[in-house]
Amino acid sequence: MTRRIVVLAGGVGGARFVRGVREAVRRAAEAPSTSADAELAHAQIDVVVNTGDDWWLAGLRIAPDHDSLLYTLSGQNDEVRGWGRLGETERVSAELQAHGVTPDWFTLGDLDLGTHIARTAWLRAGLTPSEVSARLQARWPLGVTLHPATDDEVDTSVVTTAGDRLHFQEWWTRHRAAMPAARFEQEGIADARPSPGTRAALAAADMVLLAPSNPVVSIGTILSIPGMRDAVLNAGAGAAPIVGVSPIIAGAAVRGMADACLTAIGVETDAAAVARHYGARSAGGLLDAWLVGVEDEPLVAGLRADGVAAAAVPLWMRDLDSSAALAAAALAAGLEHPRA
Ligand code: FO1
Repeated sequence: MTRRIVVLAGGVGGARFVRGVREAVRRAAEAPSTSADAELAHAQIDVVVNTGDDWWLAGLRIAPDHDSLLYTLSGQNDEVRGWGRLGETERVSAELQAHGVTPDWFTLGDLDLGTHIARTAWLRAGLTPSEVSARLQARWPLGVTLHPATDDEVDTSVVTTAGDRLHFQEWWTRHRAAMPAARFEQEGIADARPSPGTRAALAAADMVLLAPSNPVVSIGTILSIPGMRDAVLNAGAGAAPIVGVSPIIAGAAVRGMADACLTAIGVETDAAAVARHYGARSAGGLLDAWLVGVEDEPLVAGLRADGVAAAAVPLWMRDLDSSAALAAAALAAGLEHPRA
C-alpha cells in the first residue's frame, strides 16, 4: 500500500529535511533491503509549509519558507546563502533599493522576482495561495507536494521587550533576531483555517513528521492555526504516529535563530525542552517519538520516562546522504510506533 507521509516544515532546515525524506523514499524503492524499505517505497510525501514568514514587499507577496522548499527540491536553491536562486543577479533589486521601494537589508533577486511577480499576478487574479503553489510546482515537479499551511493571510509580528512591533522578516533579516522578543503574534490567526490540501493530506496520512524547523515561528505557527493540532493528532484517523526531529543540538540552534525564539516563549534551548514543549501524545501533547542528536544521547532516558520514545541519531544534515539518513531514522521511528 502506498504510504502517505506528511511533513510539517519551515524554511531552510525544513527544506533540507524534506529533501532527505524524498531521497530516503527513493532509495527504499531503488534498493529495498529492510522491511521498512518495503513499507516506504513509492510513499507519497506531502509538506505542510509555514506561511507566517510571508510578507508584502514592493507590492509583491513574498513566501520565504515556501520558496526555500520550492527551490531546494527543484535543485535551484542557493545553498551558500541558504535562500534564493542559484546564479542570481540583483539588477532589479538595486533599482528597487535606489527608489527606496525595498530596504537594503532584503534583496529580491531577478530570478526570484519572477516567482514573486507570478505569485502576485495569480493572487490578484483570484487564485488562493494553494492554487498559486500548485502552479509553481507544476513548472518544477518536486517529487513531493507542497501545501501552504493556510490560505488565509496571517503574517507573524514580533513584539520586542522594548515595546517595538515589527514584521517577523524585519526582526529576522534586518536585526538577525538580536532585539529580544517578548512575544510573537499572528494577526488574524483566529480566523485562519488549515488549507484544503493540508486537511486532505493529514486525513490520509500514515505518518506525520515535524521537521527540525524553528519550533516557535515555523512549526509553532503552523500548529497555532485553529484546527491544525487536531488535524495532526487525528491524522490517518488517529493512527498516524507523530515523529519530531530536534532543531537543537547540544544546547544550540542548528541554524537560524531558534534560540532567540525559544527564549521569547520561555523554553530552554535544549533538545529535551523542545520535545516537552511539543509534549508527549500520551500526556496530551503531540509526540510519539523524538530524535535528538548523538551529542544529546544523555537526554534520551528522561524523555522516555516522560512518554516520548526518544532516540539519539546523527542530526547534522551536511549533504544528501546525511539528510537521507536522518530522514530514514525518523521514518523508521514512525514505523516502529504504529498507533493502535
Ligand atoms: N534572508 C536574508 O538574510 N537576507 C535577505 O536579503 C533575504 C531575502 C529573501 C528574499 C526572498 C526570500 O524568499 C527569502 C529571503 N531571505 C533573506 C530569507 C528569509 O528571510 C528566511 O529564509 C526566512 O524568512 C526564514 O524562515
